[in-house]
Amino acid sequence: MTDSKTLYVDLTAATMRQTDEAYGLIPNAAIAVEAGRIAWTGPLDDLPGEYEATSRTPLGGRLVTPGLIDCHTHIVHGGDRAGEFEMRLNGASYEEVARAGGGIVSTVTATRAADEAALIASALPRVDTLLAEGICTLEIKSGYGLDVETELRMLRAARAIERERPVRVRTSFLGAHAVPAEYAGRADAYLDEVCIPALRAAHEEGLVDAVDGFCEGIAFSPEQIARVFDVAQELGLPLKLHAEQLSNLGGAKMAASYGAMSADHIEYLDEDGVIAMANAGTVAVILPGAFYTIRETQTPPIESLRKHGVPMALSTDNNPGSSPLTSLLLTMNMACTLFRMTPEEALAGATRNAAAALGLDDCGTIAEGMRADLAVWDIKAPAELSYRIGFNPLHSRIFGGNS
Ligand code: DI6
Ligand code: FE
Repeated sequence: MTDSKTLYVDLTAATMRQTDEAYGLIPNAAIAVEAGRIAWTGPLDDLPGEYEATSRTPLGGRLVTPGLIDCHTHIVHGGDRAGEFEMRLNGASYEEVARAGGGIVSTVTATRAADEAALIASALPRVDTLLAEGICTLEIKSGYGLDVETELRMLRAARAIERERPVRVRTSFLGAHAVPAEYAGRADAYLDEVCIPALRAAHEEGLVDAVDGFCEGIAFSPEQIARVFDVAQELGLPLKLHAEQLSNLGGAKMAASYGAMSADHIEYLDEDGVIAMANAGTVAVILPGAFYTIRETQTPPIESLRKHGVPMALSTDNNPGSSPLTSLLLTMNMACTLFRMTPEEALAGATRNAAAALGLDDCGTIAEGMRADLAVWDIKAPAELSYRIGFNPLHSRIFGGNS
């Protein structure tokens, strides 16, 4: 239903604005939506006279939050890795899995073999699972092509998701995700001959909203990532980085020195890196799905991030290897149980701070001027979103004012 002007009433709003109330909560709230934007919100008792005559949509006392934002996904990819998951649990060694064509290489092979329509078709059921949980904005990375043609195809498929479904997509170019087999031992040549030309071509085609990289011993060094970041800056593109997931290479600090929007994973981040992120306004993107799947034991430095005021976002990191997770609600539960984040931090991580991790200032809170991206829940208290495990209380999703 499209309505250019609507007044939502009979609801509690967890606005996620930073007010004196936890969750920016407003009981008995009203939200006026006009032309896809929030025109006014506040206690119904304070409704300005100009909205008195607006047609009302009562929401039965339900809880309304900002539409959720999944700010770090690899949801467009070919194939899956269920076979190797099973092999490993039946006792196969890492080498045996690799010899059977497993690991990230298998996803690269499957992604190269898939045309754009196949990439879109395989991603849509995963996307739909997220939309059913109230996601309104979705970040999608490239990084399983590792050749110019397939990196561009992944990004075109990511953009197409926005035309196939009512969701906003932000793309990140992740050419520096892994060194493909044909460049084994020649990471710098891969960057010069494939990654950087692919980035320039993708940007030329308008396919890139941000540039990401994987800074790790098994991927690229901070110096190599810096070469990609220099090109991104020349093109005027904002930055993000997979950093400190398996070891501390100082990637987050390097990303902060470039003014990156976010550093993601960061289990091995030290306080020096936290302070660098705080000073640069770099958001910490916490990814409990990958931590859980690889059975990591080093938890991200939540207490230090809190102490230094680094905003924390949460995301599924949906990918076929280290995080085959398509639930942001379960992600929130994991962040609370595994990392001792509070339910309020978890919801901020899936809304306000996720918007910041994507450089978006028009979503993530319920406030005047924001996009009317809202999630309506059959619950009383916002903590229920993090508390339940495998339960989806979404009643409805409002995207750009349309329900
Ligand atoms: N970090 C991860 O955990 C994934 N990528 C990344 O940069 C792993 C991707 C995969 O195994 O397919
Ligand atoms: Fe990732």
